[in-house]
Amino acid sequence: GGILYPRLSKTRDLLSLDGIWRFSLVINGSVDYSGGLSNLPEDKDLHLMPVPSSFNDIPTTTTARDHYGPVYYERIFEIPSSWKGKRIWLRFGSVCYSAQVYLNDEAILSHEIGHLPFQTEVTQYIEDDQENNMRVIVDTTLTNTTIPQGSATVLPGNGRVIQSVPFDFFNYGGIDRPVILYTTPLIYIDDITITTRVKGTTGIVQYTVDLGGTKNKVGTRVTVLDKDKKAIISSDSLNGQIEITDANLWWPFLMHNDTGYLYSLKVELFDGKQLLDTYTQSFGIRELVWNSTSFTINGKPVYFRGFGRHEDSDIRGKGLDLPLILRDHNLIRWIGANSYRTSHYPYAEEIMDLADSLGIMIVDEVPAVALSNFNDGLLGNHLKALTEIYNRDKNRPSVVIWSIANEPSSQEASSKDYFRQVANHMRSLDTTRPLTIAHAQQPDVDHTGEFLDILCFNIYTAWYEYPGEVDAIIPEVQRRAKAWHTKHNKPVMVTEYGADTLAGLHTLPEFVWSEEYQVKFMAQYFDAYDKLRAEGWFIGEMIWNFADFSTPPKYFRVDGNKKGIFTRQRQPKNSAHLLRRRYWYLAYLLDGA
Ligand code: E9O
Repeated sequence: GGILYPRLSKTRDLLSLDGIWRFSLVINGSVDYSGGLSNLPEDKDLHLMPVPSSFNDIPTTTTARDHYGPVYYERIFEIPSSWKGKRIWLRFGSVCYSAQVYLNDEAILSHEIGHLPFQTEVTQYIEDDQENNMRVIVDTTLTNTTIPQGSATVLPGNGRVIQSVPFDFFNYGGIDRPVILYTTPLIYIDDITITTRVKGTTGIVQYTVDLGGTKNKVGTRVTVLDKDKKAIISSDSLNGQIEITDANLWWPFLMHNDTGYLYSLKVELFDGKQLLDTYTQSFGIRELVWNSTSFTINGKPVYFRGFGRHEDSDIRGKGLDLPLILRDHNLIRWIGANSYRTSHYPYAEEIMDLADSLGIMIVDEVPAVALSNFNDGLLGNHLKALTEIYNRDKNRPSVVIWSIANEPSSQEASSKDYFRQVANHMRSLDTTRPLTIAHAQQPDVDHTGEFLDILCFNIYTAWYEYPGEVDAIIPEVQRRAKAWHTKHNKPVMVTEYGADTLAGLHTLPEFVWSEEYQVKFMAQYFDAYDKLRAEGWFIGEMIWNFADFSTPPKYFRVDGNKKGIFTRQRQPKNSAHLLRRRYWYLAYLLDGA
């Protein structure tokens, strides 16, 4: 089935289950699920947890923060009596890493892989005239076959087992995105797929609507609405092609005076004159074309000026927080960026909605970060992650590149066959967007470049390599980019470069970790990028990272990864002002902004 975002409409009702849930860590099987959480003994911390949020930074103990394995959530709810006779659905925006959901003691739903939505129909399990009890067992354990991977380490002494991860962001867990109950009629709109092309000033909109439920004959109407919700054109067919003359195209931020233009497709099902179901899906009209030297949108070459980011903030961890995501997008506009990569996992749908409507181009990444030990179980989960990110994001104009992995061990011979299958799978779902991997390996030892359309690489000259030696930057960045382009004859972009910087630390002359060093370091990279741009196949730069973020304990990390241009509290370092000058200058130079 489809995974449309739940929306209120004339035919659909919606109830948020966000709020404060009962919560407990499960240590050595200490919680008896059958009895629920109402009788737990008093603890240091409240047996309460906000949803959505990561659980780790809410309590006061290291036991809770560093807990891995199962945790237990529970809440009680009633449904309105007006819901009788309708289908009722339960949808989770994301649970990290896996979830087993029980409704009134029945196991109704399970899902693995974080950062992706999942749902099921619950009509038959819901009590309409008494309280319903929902329990979710969330498990944060990562293994050799999960996406991403993790492993267990046994500590000396008490034999306590800790989770090790091959990536440097904190492995937050919990019900970290909204939980929604919603209704549909018995026959309902299950999925909508929209692709667009551009011919001159005409937008060509290809669409398919899938219905669910009883297959009785229904009347159908599909209408394209403009930004002001004015109907432009309609059809009575559930799949087909609509041409829009003088279309308002979807353009990235600063490439046009009206960027992020969104149309919507309103689908209606009728029984005679009676409206059975309606759902409205937004989309943008744009066409992506790429070749060996460029990536174009509506025929115009694009230069990406962006970020790698994280969903990460104080207290809530990776939990969706509306004030935070609006602040972030205001900062993105302030700095003049036109893009970011959802490093290293799909971001919340509410974030993606902002990108769609603001004209921010997204390199949409699956949670396949730092993969190695390629095996069949891993491949199965990886393909599942790709299918799910595609189903969730296929209609988003902001998504312009699929990133099928970050920094895999692509020097391992076994990565070749593995990524051939991964890339083939993604192409079987979508041929309208190019594929990439953000590479850490050198091009000469990599086995995956041939399966990709755009070559992205992460480079840390004068940080991890030759720390402090900013003179090494220009030659190294040029050498690496040229080596990628020469090997595969494809467009090249830098998806990470950055230096850890402690906000407020000043040294003259510049020294690693100071604000002066970050600024000096960036200026060298900018020169390298300008030289590469002149080659004609270098298509973008994304700095690592938008903001400081939390990491696992490491001797080289003080209070997290500090490569942010903004602090974790979203205030600028000196480097943010420099980057702002660069990005607005590029917009002026290349987009005519
Ligand atoms: C992935 C990202 O999640 N890339 C890392 C970032 C970092 O700041 C991390 O936050 O550590 C860098 C990868 C470093 C590879 C460089 C190899 C250098 C060899 C000496």
